[in-house]
This record gives sequence, C-alpha cells and structure tokens, in this order.
Amino acid sequence: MKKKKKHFIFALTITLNSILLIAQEAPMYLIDSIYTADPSVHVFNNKIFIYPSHDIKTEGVSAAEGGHYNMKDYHVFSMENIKSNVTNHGVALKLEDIPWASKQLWAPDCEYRNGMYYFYFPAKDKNGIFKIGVAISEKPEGPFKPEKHPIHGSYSIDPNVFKDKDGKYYLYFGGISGGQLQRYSDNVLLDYENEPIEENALSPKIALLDESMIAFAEAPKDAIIIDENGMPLMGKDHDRRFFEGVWMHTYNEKYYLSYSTGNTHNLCYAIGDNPYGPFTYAGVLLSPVNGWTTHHSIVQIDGKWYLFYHDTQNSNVNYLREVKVRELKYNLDGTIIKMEGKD
Ligand code: FUB
Repeated sequence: MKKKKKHFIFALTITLNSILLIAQEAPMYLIDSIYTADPSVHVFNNKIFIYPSHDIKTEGVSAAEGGHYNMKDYHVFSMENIKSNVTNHGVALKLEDIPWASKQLWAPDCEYRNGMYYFYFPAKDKNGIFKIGVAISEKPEGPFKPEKHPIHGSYSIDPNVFKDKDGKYYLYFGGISGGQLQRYSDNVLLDYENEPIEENALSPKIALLDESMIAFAEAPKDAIIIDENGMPLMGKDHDRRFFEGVWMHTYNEKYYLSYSTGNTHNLCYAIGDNPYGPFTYAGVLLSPVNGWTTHHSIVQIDGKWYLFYHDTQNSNVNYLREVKVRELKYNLDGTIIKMEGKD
C-alpha cells in the first residue's frame, strides 16, 4: 500500500513538471540583421521598442577588462506585437558624434518624459573611464542627439532608467571588473582597486533623476541586496552577488531588482518595498546561457511577462551575441519560475 502511494506521488511530480515544461514556450531569436546584446525593452505608443548593444567583430582587440566588447554605434528595433516582425530602424547614435566618448558603447536604456525620449548609454571617456551619457530625440527610434558631457557624477556602466508609480524617474547603474565599479568608494574614483573579497558585495547604484532627465537630483546611493537574515551579501558570494546588468520592474506592488552575477553567469533577482531597497535575495531566474555575459530586461506586454536576454549559441563567440525573448512566469507567492539558459 505504502509503495503504491510513493509511485503515485512520483508520477504526479513527473506529470506536473512535464506540464510546466510544455507550458514554457521555446525562446525566440529576434534579430538577424546584426549581432545584438543587452536588450532593454519598453512599450512606447503601443509598440515594443528594443534598445540593445550592437556587437561587432573585434579580432585583435585585447579582451582585458572587456576590451573586445568594442561597440561603435547603437541601432533601435521595434515590433508591433510580440509575435510580429522586427523592424531595424538603423543607426540611432554613433561614437563619432559623442563629444566626450572614446570607445565601448555598452548596454543602453531609454525612457519617455514630457514629449521626449532619453537614451542612456555607457562609454569610456577620453581618459578610459566609463561614464554614462544621455542622448535625446522626439522619437523612440531616434536618431538621438547626444549631450556634450556625460551625466555629472555618473560612472561605471549598464544604466537602467525606471519610472516609479509616483512619476519619479531613477537611474540604476554599475558593473564590476571591466565595468570599473570596484574603482569607486562613496562615488569617488580611487587610485586603487576596491576588490570586495571578504567584505560586503558591491551594490548597484541608484540616483533620482531631476526634471531635465540629464542630471542626477541626488548623489548615487547603494541599492543593497541582503540575504534571508537581513545581512548584506558578501563579495565572495559569487553565485548570488551583483556583478552588472541591473534591471528594475514592479510586480504586485513589489520592487524586483534583477541582475547578472558575472563570472558565475546567473541572472538573479531580489525583492524590495521601494526603489532604494534594501532588496532581499530571492533566487536565480535564468541559469547560465551560452557565452560569458548574461544581460536582460523584464517587461509586461499585453498582460503577459517577458524576459529579453542574449546568448552566443549561434556564433560561439563571447562578443557576438544575439537577442532572444521568452515568456516569464511567477509563482503564486511572487517568486519567478526559474528558466534554463541553455535550451
Ligand atoms: O555589452 C557589454 C557589456 O557586457 C555590458 O555592458 C554588460 O552588461 C555585459 O553584457
């Protein structure tokens, strides 16, 4: 009798897992005209807009500090709906038009305010220091006109602009290693590397944007990620600590801060009660993809949630990535159902 019950539970588990697998639609590549990565996605004017990095072949460029991610322009893409064709709107911004930048146009983002679209992007300045710039357009697809200087007080990489329900706009940013976040303390560039080995992990930064959208209204603060006991994650906790690629979204009034763990290649998330956190670590949402980097955005479109991300499954080259999309689902308790990066 006991044996039968065990078999029944086993069969039920298998069936539930199969149902779950069937329910998850296969991920879909979106863009085949050029290599793209780091997709930040927004719905503007009932259309889906994708703001990715534009990967290019960089043989011969040193890989040290991510030097082989040596991108020179941005393209913007749009879709009428999640199943429709993708339109490549062409070059929206290029390196040679940005007065302060010298190289490496990394992961961007874009937001709308008062009739204008603000495109945020990291690039190295003429001294090889990453800063975050803004470029502006009347249209979501650009072309975007860059400001003469980067945002005063900005540094590091991977900007994510977030509009809260009260109408305030925040910029999250930061990335360690090649993204240079470890070179700062209290928002000041150090003359040494601040490696978080035994100490608390470095946090992504958050700063309120002022009404102009091209300046911080406050000094950047730490968006701290804590564990289940309320303690900040440690720097040596490579499976869970923040590395780069932060993205903020809200679900059921909670603030979900998701990010890449870099050298352990997870996409993780942590949940808080307000944009500043602290955020309690909640788990892995995507296991490692093919390729070193993993970078994403989470967006609600027509009532469903989607994960946009990239991998190198086709090229097998770390710096030649392709953007994909798949549906993302939540459990009843608000946790995200984990997805497998290698599918
Ligand atoms: O695309 C260049 C860099 O690689 C991004 O800024 C990081 O997030 C990583 O995806």
